[in-house]
Amino acid sequence: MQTRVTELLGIQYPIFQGGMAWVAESHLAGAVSAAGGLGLIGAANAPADVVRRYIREIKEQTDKPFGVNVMLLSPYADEVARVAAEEGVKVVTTGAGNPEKYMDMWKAAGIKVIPVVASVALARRMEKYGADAVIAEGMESGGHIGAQTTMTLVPQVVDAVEIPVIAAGGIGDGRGFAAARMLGAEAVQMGTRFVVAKESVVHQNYKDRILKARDIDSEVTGTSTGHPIRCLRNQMTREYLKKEKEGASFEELETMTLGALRRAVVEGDVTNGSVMAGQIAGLVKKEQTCREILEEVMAEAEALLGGH
Ligand code: TUI
Repeated sequence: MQTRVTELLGIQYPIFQGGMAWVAESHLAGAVSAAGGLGLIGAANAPADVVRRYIREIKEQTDKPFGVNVMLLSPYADEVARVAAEEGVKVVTTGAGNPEKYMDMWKAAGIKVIPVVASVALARRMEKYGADAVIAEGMESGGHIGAQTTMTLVPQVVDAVEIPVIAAGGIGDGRGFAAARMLGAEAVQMGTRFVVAKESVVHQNYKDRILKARDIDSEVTGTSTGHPIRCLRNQMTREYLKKEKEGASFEELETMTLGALRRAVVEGDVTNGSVMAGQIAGLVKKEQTCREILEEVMAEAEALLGGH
């Protein structure tokens, strides 16, 4: 299936793997890219030298295109932005903010720039500043989220800009892919489905929690702090939401989440850690290789779309 996105990036399948904090490192991103999708390193809050190492590790693994997701709230965002330009990655995606100040540097380095947007206004602005495409991400996603749903955001962004739109949030199989195409998206981004991939290095407890999740198992913490984060319900979310309801301060709430994702991903503490995952977790029922995931999603979607 060819779209403007597969042409722009030189990839086989119009499927991005979300640049997830602590999860999207070189093994996962390299495997997705090697299998024909777009693998993304999730820089998140990692220092620039760690991101540089991941980039070099993927270059050893595959000649296929891959990208880096720059999380704009990171204290290292400036340095990571520079490393992406220096290392000549094919594509940069951004999250949790407005990447305007880096756009000229990335464009000068020949990088395709694809910001995540959660509104039509930011999509328009990104197009004006030279973005090559935008990822329209709905609040069904895991992690840091906006306020619109994928179903409503994607077609409105598609109508507002000329550049290609990639749909994200709540997409986990070929039906979701086909639906996104019907909304006008020219590729999709999936996160949660790739967290349980065989090549994903997250702790088995984290994978098991997603594989066991039901449709109603996610919560959004941090709505009051301006950092809304979707994760699966556990002791941490219960305590957090209780404190939030009682009007706890920003500082107190932030200390509860500091290091919480690492605790879940690396240490496997899915009780007190932050198990970020999207609302589609209930649909994700098996561990597969990245290649199997890509091929299965594409086969389902092509059967539904009949070549469109
Ligand atoms: O970025 C994400 N998801 C994430 S980032 C993350 S790690 C983290 N660490 C510390 C604090 C917060 C998060 C976990 N998950 N997704 C992309 C995304 N971007 N979702 C929503 C947005 C977004 C929201 C508002 C992008 C731009 C925006 O507007 C900015 C503006 O200035 O208009």
